[in-house]
Amino acid sequence: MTEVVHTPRVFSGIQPSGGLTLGNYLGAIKRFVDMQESGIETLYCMVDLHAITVWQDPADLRHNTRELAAGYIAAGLDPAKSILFNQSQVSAHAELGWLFSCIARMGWMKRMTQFKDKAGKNAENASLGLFGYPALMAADILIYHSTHVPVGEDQKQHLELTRDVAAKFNHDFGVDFFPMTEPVIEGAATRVMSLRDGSKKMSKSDPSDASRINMTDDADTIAKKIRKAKTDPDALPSEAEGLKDRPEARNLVNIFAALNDQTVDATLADVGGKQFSEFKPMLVDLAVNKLSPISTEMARLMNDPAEIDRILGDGSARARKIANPILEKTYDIVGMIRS
Ligand code: AQP
Repeated sequence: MTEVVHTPRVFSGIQPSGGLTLGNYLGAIKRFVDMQESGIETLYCMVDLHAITVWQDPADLRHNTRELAAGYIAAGLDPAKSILFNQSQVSAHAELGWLFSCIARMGWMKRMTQFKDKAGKNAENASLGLFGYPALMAADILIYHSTHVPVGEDQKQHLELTRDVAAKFNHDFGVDFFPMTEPVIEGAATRVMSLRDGSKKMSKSDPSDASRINMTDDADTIAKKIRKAKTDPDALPSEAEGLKDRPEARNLVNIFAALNDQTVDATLADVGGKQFSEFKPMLVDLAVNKLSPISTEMARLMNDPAEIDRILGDGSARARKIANPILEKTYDIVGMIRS
């Protein structure tokens, strides 16, 4: 069988399950913008079907979807350059998600650490959708034959499962149809940790607001949260090796480096030897400088929800043009009559 060469195409998404965090920004959106600027075709989604795998109040979901779209645009995604849309407006995602639920195996899903983390001790009471989440995620990616997916470190396992789904589909039906998608996990902050606990991921659904920086936080709130961030009593080291057993210190240095578009080594060459009493105000200034223009622009865009809805409608129509022929071909491969 000759191997099909797929044209480079980037897809990624974020759940509108709450306000955007600095983790979403550094781990995902900042990379989305880089890839948009590289000239590759880019599609970025608000994965609302994923968000409802845990309870979402309908009014909050609507607000969070628009706010996420505003965050994408305020951070530098341009609806004229990237296709921006919400998942539920492109029904091919859900349809391919079902086909992939019949390809993926229960054992694969049971190994997913994110399900274990999110379902916690009460797994019996988790929704079936939360368990099958990675099959829909594989569909999100493969419905566009995407070749590259920028994500944070926590999504690596789901990306591996996406490749497993593509490989099993291709093998079962004797085709070379779905590509082996590459995860793009880059930058100094691929896993931003909670400001209160260096062993926990910064997350929009963490009950403690002090654990995260929200993209809508004002300068005073950002300053207060960074000042209160957990640290240790030692000065900063001059080399990354010195951060090995210091999760909270490492987290703040990673955030600084990522916001400043430099490596951790370059950051430590500047700030090594400083106490946190000196480093934290530097981080506050940098974070406020980088994030304030984004939050101001988000607020401005949120004043015109009809324009956001228009952008999502337009993006969805463009996304459907790519997705629908791939879905039709998939149905044909599987043996469905489409008359
Ligand atoms: N702390 C993080 N550091 C780096 N990247 C992160 N991402 C999320 N948190 C961090 C990346 O953001 C993208 C979108 O994530 P998501 O919203 O789809 O789901 P999530 O990973 O479950 O994010 P949250 O904030 O923890 O949401 P909730 O609380 O609703 O579960 C992904 O690329 C992810 O890697």
